[in-house]
Amino acid sequence: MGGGASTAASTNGTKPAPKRSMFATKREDCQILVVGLDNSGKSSVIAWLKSTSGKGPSNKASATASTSAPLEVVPTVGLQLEEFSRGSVNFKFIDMSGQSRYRELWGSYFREAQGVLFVVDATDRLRMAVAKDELRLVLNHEQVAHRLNSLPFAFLANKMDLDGAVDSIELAVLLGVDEAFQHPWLMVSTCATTGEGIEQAMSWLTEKISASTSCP
Ligand code: G3D
Ligand code: MG
Repeated sequence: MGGGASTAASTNGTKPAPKRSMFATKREDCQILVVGLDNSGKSSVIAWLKSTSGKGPSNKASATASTSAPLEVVPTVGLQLEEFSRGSVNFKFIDMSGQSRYRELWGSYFREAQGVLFVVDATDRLRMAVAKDELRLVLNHEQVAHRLNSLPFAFLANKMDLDGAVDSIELAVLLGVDEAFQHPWLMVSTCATTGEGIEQAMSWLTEKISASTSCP
């Protein structure tokens, strides 16, 4: 059985979040990149978020119905865009393909991004090194490398429900994410089929983004 929900996080940026998030008063747009190897669970995470938009704790104060709908689907270039509201935020999720032939398309999406969800199949120990390489590529991207404090990363140790899943602490070690990691980060064990852990990751990411100067 995979480990229970667990969390590891950066120690930088520990100052308390402002009492009133900018998201609390005004509907805002927020662009999140969803990155990870094929089969890690990216589409499942987005599907869960979409299915729970308009519900759940973050939406209690909102009387607005979900505007859940695919914004644009571009399968031929390996990217999928989904836009829907959660609480007071209009999220645009960009499901990035890990396939190398699409990497030249990363530029504009990375430039506009306000946060990254990095999804890892926590049971796929054989491909952890590949996931680590993928992370390095993202971190070295010119649109990411200069945004060290303003682009938060939420790592999902996904498929925690399956036997052999590494927990979030072990995943941090395997990916080489530690105190030296220069973006705000959080590592959460998740199960995209039940949604466990995803709300926690999104709450953290939203809080970091709302406190960041990269917000529009
Ligand atoms: P991707 O978009 O990153 O390529 P998907 O990954 O979201 O398509 O997920 C790949 C497979 O993993 C899917 O199974 C999906 O149901 C499964 N999956 C995703 N997240 C979890 C999880 O947390 N737990 C379990 N048990 N399975 C998960 P299929 O069979 O459709 O290929
Ligand atoms: Mg997918």
